[in-house]
Amino acid sequence: MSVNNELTKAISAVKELIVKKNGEINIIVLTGSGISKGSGIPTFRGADGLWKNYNAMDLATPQAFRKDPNLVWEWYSWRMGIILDKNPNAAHYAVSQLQKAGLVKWIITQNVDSLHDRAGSTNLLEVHGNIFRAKCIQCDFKTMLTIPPKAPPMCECGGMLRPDVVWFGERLNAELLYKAYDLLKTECDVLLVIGTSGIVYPVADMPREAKDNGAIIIEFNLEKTPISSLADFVILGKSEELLPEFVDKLIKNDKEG
Ligand code: BV8
Ligand code: ZN
Repeated sequence: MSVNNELTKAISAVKELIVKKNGEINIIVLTGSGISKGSGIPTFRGADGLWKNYNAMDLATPQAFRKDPNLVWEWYSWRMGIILDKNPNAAHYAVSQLQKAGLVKWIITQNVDSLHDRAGSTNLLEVHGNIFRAKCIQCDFKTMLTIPPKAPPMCECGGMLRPDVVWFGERLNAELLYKAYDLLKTECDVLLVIGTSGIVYPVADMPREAKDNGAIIIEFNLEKTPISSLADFVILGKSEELLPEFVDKLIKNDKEG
């Protein structure tokens, strides 16, 4: 299957749907760390994965934080530093362009790096939280951090702050999760799944939810994943290269009707 062929077929399928629905279609975007690879941010499980120097299951857990908050904060500060001098890439901007064209309303992201927000996207469901937000472990205080902390930041109540991200073994925010599933069930004609390995639950279940409700599933990834078997189109390659091409052709076609 040539990349261009899959890309062309996917665009025709979406274009047909746009005509069938008199221009009113809802595309939902679901992203993972692969969309930020083009910005120079390592992915979680790739060869240069963020986990390479640390075992994620050792650090991105409440147990690790209880055991050694300094080490966990050191890892998050290191990651915040990596992200701070990076920028959104062409894939983030392509998603934002789809939103501006009225074809995408909502974006569900597992990423905690704020790059969708910085690319101008709105209606962003950050289901795994945000690395630049910290919350108190004792009270409901939350704050945005602008610089990577050198030591665990403290709350005025005397409690320690922790990164406001979802760790392994922690529930995702119920409100965000409910909203995401509701969208996938009721407002999803097309689901673009971009740069995720489809390993981490419950997000890994989301493409199935959309599929069961009749959505066309289009996957953008370097390689096949567990999601590929239920995708209608699997577009293999770098999302920072292929997504702009997909969006340009779709929006151009959409204008031409
Ligand atoms: C929950 C935030 C239940 C923090 C993250 C066994 C042991 C322990 C737990 C489990 C277990 N089995 C199942 C579980 C549950 C667990 C889970 O699914 N584990 C997996 C590993 C099996 N899930 C959880 O624990 C979740 N909570 O289940 O709670 C519960 C129920 C009741 C009561 C209490 C609890 C919480 C999961 C959230 C964890 N937090 N992040 C932080 O960032 O530090 S997960 C982390 O992984 C990131 O959010 C990341 O986004 C996410 C998913 O990874 P991907 O984004 O997909 O990234 P990855 O590197 O894997 O893949 C990148 C992809 O991009 C690849 O496919 C690659 O090919 C592609 N790519 C690379 N470059 C490009 C590209 N594609 C396109 N273009 C490119 N240029
Ligand atoms: Zn507090």
